[in-house]
Amino acid sequence: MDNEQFYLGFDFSTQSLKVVAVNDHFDVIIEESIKFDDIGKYKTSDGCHINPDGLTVTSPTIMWVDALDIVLGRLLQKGFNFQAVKAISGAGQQHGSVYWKKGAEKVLASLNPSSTLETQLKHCFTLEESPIWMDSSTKKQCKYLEAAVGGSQAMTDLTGSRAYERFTGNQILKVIQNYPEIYQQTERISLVSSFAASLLRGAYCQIDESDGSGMNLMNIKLRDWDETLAKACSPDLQDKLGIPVPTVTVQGSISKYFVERYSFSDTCQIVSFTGDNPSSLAGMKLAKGEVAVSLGSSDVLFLWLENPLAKTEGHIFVNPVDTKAYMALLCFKNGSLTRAAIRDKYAHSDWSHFETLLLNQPRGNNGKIGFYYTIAEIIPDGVEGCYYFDETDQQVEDFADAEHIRAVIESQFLSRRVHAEDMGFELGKDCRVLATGGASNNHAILQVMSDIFNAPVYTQSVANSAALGAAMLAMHAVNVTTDNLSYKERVHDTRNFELVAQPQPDSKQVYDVMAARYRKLEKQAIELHRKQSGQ
Ligand code: XUL
Repeated sequence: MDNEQFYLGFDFSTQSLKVVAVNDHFDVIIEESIKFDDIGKYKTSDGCHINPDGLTVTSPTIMWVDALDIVLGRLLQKGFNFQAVKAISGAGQQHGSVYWKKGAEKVLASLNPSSTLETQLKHCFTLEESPIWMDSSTKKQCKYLEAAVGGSQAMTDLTGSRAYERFTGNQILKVIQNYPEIYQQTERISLVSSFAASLLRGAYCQIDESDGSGMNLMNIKLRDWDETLAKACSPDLQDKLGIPVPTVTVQGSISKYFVERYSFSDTCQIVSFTGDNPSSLAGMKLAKGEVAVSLGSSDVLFLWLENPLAKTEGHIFVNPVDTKAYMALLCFKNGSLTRAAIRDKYAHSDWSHFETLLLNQPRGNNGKIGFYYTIAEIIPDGVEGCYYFDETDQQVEDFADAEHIRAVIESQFLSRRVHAEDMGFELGKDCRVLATGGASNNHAILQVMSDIFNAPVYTQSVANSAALGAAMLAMHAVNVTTDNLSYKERVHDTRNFELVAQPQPDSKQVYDVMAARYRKLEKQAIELHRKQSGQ
């Protein structure tokens, strides 16, 4: 078809680079990917290098550059119609940083299409190894930056998160303190997302506000760098960061290199790239009032928030599809692995026996509440161990097998609910839960989730939600100025949510009381852990 139009979405994740092309209806036309380890010469393991100290984790910046030519080369070989690409966006692993050497933008702007990106850009970075989100070597810098703004809660209120070691501001400060000459020779600092966009643009692209929220440097209400934090790193840091822009922003046309080497149209637009989590929110087509619960080895909640209440145990980012709203990311370490451990112990390692026990036990578990932190939890921070309470809130030694089974599921979803509410998420008539990930095909578990949130639960199959979300954001950004549709309006008809559970009529009665007790008992569990571990 001559008038076909495509939108490309990239996902520069930790382990691989993926790309998907969609048409105007968001149908996937083609997909391609490369695992970084397969490139070989960078000697990475799962896309990164873990320093012997176990704390410093990096990826070679040039590897990401190389991967871009490799995936585009593969699309070329498959005969993909690059001419038909109207716009491109992308997702990047969050928090990682790229350090461009003085003069690098000139090189970016004048690339020769008969040579590779890797050959031409390999001397363009002051730091050859980019710190990534798995790095936890910046404890000292976290303390310093929190002190600069008045402590942990003040940092959270300002930037949406307390100081986290992987967050980019702390990483940049480490470079400034440990390698001042490298910082001095750096003309621009990008996130992985804005770096990848810059390659395609042939000029530095601005950091978008959603991914910028993962830096401990941005005031998430003003959506701009916080003067005090930026200056606490270095007086000239803001000059090297550029200006944060809304995620739905066209950054400019594609660079000549890609027009000449791959036959992209010179009118193809580069839209801001963003973080993989914000991009996934767009890919899942999450809207106001909704929460996505990804049930994996850890459970991750994506909340749509209008009035966020920043808490030191979660992250609040500017919402990628609506700059007046926010999103929160809550990661619970005890997810599927914990459910499986309890199944092994009390349900003969058998999911169907687990389901029978769960269904046979009354909702509300006759008032029994258990806490199952088989590994150190993130929310609440650091708590570990198992703690059981009876219907009068007295600690007890043990439960019956079936009580354990219902208790582990109820307490996990009570925890997801109360922590979501603590961040400003409102349960109510518009509330919907979208379940994704491994356990989202276990109906008995989804029913408990529906009852506890007192909301309908849906599933949908979206593979590669980050890359897909990026392609959809690209499409949105180049059309919104003419048709004025909101993102929700644009994607609404393509939402293939499948209703899988509805709350029982008395759910609110049963679980509102239990949620209040859970809040109180969680504090006791934390206290018990503190005493046991001698903290
Ligand atoms: C989010 C985070 C990870 C990375 C993974 O805060 O650190 O989810 O974005 O790519």
